[in-house]
Amino acid sequence: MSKLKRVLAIHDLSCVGKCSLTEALPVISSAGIECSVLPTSILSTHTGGFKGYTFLDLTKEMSKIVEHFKSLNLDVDCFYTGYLGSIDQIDLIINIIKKLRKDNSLVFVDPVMADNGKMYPAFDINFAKAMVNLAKISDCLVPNLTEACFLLGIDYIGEKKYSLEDVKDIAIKLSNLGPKYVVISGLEIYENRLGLLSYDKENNKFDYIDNKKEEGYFHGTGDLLASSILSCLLNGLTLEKACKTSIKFVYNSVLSTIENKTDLKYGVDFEHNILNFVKDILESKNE
Ligand code: PXL
Repeated sequence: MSKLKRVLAIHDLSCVGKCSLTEALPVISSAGIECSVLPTSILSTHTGGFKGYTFLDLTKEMSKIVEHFKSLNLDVDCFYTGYLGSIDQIDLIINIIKKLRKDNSLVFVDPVMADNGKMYPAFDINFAKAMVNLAKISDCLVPNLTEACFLLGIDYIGEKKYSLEDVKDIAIKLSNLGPKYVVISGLEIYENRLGLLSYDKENNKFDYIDNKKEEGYFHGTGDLLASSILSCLLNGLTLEKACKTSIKFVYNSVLSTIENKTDLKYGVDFEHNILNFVKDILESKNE
């Protein structure tokens, strides 16, 4: 058995409506990796589709939690950031990572803030600017197309037709900020297809993968994809294989959700597919 790796997942805890920590925890643990958490806020539900949700900001508590972590000399193999509540929190997390990171720890950033050309409620252009500073210290950056455009400060290209070359150009510009791996999801380049592009800067390698686009807005799929890619990478899969394995898991979870007629705002039925996801990782490891 190899030494257990530890991820520190820095996301909100949305009590109902699967996303962020309620996906990161089960997915990462099932993939054989310890998932420690640093909750950024507690919400009764996520903010996309529910009305009247509660929000408790944990920024002050986070500083105290991290002081204790420091006294433990905690070994963190991967810092994984997702939905963050404020600009102050982004600044705090950059400091936390700088203080706790070791030479070989991976910084995996999902710059959760927008989708379909629009910012999520409570975020604005200044938040995107602050997120660029976090992207700069990342090793792996996994925005959707909207977030990618906000990070670069360009108009959202998804309003009109765009090509794979356009997205490759965006991936290169994002990698120039710092990360060696960039994965851009939510691509609608080909008719009725939804895909992602991965870019491995060191090997100058692009890979595009897609599936049939299913009708509907599937909440939490971005977070599920990010947690899955991270789990695959920490299991030693290449970026291309990590993306292939993860997109299969997310797509199958979407199909289960449709089949079960689950209310989409509660998140996708990934639990029905998690065992196959783990089997796929194990098979890839043994190849
Ligand atoms: O899935 C991204 C996400 C995470 N956390 C919260 C959200 C959202 C998207 O709406 O509201 C609280």
